[in-house]
Amino acid sequence: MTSYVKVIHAAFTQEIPHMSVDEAVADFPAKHFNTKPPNVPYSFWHLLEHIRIAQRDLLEYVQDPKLVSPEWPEGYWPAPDATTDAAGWKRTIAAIKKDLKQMDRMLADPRVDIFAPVPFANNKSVVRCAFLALDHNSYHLGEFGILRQVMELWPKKRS
Ligand code: NI
Repeated sequence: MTSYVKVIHAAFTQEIPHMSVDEAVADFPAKHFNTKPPNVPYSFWHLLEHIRIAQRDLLEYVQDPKLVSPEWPEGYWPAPDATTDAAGWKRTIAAIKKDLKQMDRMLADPRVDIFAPVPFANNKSVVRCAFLALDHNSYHLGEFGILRQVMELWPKKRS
């Protein structure tokens, strides 16, 4: 691995300054999956789905010339009244983690020039889309954590 690939790999796997997906959702109470915090138009699960949809879109954007991206912004969120259950909650989290791994693999793939402009992706590079996804994830996972705090949904023993 060349040095810049190592740096990028670390950003994807060590998540140094931020909460990981697993940390953000740890011990989240099932009865609040569909709760919308005060003055927030989306639920906790909507927020996770938004992360999943945006990340998936960015991943496909640089790989699939035939991709038709959803309408912005509605297509990047579940319907306002959509709800989930325990299985759906798990599915969303598993998909976020799976796509993150796929992105990491693509970044380390010696056959992919991660800095090259991708013509069908408006000349954006793989590395740019990957970091856009990481940045977007961090932003919303931070929001998720703060909303948990506001709603007192962290375990009492958490320091
Ligand atoms: Ni967003």
